[in-house]
Amino acid sequence: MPFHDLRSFLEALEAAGDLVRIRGEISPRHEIAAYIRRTSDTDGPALLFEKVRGSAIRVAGGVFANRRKAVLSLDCGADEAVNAFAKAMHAPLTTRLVDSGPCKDIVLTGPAVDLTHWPVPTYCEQDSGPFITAAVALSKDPVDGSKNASIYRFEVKSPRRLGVLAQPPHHLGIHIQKAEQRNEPLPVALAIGVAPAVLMATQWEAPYGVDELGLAGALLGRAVEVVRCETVDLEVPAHAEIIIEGHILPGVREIEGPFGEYTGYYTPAYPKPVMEVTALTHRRDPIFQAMLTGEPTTENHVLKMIPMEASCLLNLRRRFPGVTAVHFPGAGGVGLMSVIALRPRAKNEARSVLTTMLGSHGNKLVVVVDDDVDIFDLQQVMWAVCTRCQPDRDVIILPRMMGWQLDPSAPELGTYAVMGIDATRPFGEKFDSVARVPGVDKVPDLRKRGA
Ligand SMILES: Cc1cc2nc3c(=O)[nH]c(=O)nc-3n(C[C@H](O)[C@H](O)[C@H](O)COP(=O)(O)O)c2cc1C
Ligand SMILES: [Mn+2]
Repeated sequence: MPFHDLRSFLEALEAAGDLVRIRGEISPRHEIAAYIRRTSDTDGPALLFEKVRGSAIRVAGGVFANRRKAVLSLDCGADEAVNAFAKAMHAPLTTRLVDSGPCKDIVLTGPAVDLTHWPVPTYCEQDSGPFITAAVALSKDPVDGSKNASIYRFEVKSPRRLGVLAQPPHHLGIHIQKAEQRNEPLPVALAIGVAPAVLMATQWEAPYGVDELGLAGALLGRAVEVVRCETVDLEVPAHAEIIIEGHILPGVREIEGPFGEYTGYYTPAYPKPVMEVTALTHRRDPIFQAMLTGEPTTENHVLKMIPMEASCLLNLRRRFPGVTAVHFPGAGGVGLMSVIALRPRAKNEARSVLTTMLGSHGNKLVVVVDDDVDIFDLQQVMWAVCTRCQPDRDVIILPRMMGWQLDPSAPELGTYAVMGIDATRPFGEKFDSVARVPGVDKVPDLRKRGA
């Protein structure tokens, strides 16, 4: 069974030798981030910081530092994770409202809330301050009441004031825009320290109006239990470690940023919406979750991989049943690049897959390979590019496409050229065989002593 809260997942990681407790005093300013950076770069363990300077609250970090942990959190094999996700997308389970839950152990309202006493990390060198990066923001469409759940960064500006980056077409951005058109504050609740399936479900590219918590329920095999908030008309996951309630104020903008983003570069400071906090509720002895963003690959990237691959696989398979797997590698920030494995059934099918992809997910680079190539190994992917592709014949470049906002090389915000590489063998033509050594799978693991 996948884990229904953060704590049970941390326990499982510890039991698997994949969590280390940091007992010495650690500063939330850059030091927590440095530890997470190190563990992300070395395929290391998740971290539990037990003594953070200036706060009595523990911090978990690097919980998704690599894909292995994301797969473990879904309690399935590495090969099954994308399919488990794809299956869940077809069978969402509506949330179940319960009277109370652990996130209500302690209830603080109004001036009793002071976020500057919480161990919120400052991550990269030029970041403008501490950022809450692992919060699931819950909100409703102010007109039709449909729900949304997704991760957005929130900068802590003062005890009860947060800055937020959320623009349309992202759904929280649409909610903010609609509330502003009515000159109303938008109620928002942030859930920090939630079940891994909830975090991952938020990264599904769900259509507007679909509650991502329903997908989380399908992944968990049971509906996510939610409780009513204290000061806003919203429901939040009952097993969250921490809930922050408040409103995004209509028409108010204050400088937020810079912040080191998932492309590996800073996004500049400019005026953004502001959330005024009205309440904070939490578990007894809560665990704050930190999440590093920045140069790939970080937990920000890892969290997005499986849901984005599942979304894309479902889309492609409708037209191209020969697509066997999709990967969004960290190298592309999990958005700017994809690799597709295809068992082609017709001449030029790979080119059709390429153009479909280039127009639909904001990818700047798409590579299609035959299904004998391991698309999770970029060395193999580049081997296929170097040996199966002729650039004058197999590369497609499309100028001026609609893309993601954050590509630092884009000539114009949200617009860039895109490139597709067909690295499949020419369909139906004779091609040299791959030179393989027989019996390699029968040799024991030579890294283990005494093998
Ligand atoms: C750790 C993390 C932080 C993120 N921060 C932001 C952010 O600050 N602003 C934003 O627009 N998207 C952010 N995203 C991406 C959104 O969560 C993602 O695009 C999501 O699918 C948007 O969902 P929605 O349109 O349903 O709200 C973040 C993703 C992750 C994994
Ligand atoms: Mn949504």
